[in-house]
Amino acid sequence: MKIAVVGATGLVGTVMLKVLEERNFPLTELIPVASEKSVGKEITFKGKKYAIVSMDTAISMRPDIALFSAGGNTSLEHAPRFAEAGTTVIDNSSAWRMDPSKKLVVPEVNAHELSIDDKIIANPNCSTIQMVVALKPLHDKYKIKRVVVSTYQSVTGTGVKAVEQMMNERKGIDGPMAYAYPIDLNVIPQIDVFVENGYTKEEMKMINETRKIMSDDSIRLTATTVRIPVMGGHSESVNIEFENDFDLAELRALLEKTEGIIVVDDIANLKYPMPKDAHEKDEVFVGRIRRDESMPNSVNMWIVADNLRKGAATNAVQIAEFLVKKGLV
Ligand code: 11C
Repeated sequence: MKIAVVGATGLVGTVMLKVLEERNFPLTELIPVASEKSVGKEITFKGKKYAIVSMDTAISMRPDIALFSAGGNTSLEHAPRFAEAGTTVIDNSSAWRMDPSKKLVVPEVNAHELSIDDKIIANPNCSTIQMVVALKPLHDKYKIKRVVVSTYQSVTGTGVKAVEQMMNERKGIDGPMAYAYPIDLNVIPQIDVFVENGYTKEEMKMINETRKIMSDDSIRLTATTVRIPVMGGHSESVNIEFENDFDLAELRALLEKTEGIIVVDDIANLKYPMPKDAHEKDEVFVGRIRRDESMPNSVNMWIVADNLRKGAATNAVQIAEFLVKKGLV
């Protein structure tokens, strides 16, 4: 397997390389790709140095798979060029997610939809991924009617500039602002830009992407997405109403046995998921599982995952692993 990582020097690209290395992905050749100003610089992978190449060089090398994390415009322009050269692109940007001709994939939920003809595969938004991993087994068993989610999202979701803003503020240093307001010692109830209905793009991504991944437009969903001064992972307070009633112990057991989920829910010993514990982990952590006593057939839970791992790099690498395992590349 020849694997290109497009955006290899970025926050997600760096984690993609780490995840490929850790999971011992069966690659024979690594092709790191970045912007023209980084071409020729070296990255280290499994103790070996690799020179960063340009987009055109990478396409001419005909990789089997290209993992893209270089922004929507780069994906729109270059992903089709790789696809035409026979490469399967797994794209972490929002560019192709809602395109009806492209699959939007979280392996635990809908990898079975993939075929050899899918040459551009979309990786969902981080806050969507961690939520659908938990929603899927519950939807299959109890049928979800409605979801109300509020998020508490890490500054790493914005990128390096936001991490620097928070750290500068913490040290009392002036510097470039990633947000319209200070983030340290603050909470910003806005992620991405506002759209016509008063929601933000991040909120609409959670709504639309969830329905597409779960292949069910009947699920009603509303979201409030919030940036908090935290690194390590996104957290979500999720309220779910089902068509059918459930036994709480059975629901918890169902989550416990779901691939990719670790239930951390032992309130007697103050155990629940937190971003500092999810950091650098590939799983989705679920806790605070309790009945919503104000509403029939409803449950509350708290879902945490490392947004750069399961929310981005790990999910993309898991899609690549699935393609290899099933002979789809
Ligand atoms: C955030 N969820 O935390 C965003 C970052 O569509 O892939 C990822 C944006 C995306 O700010």
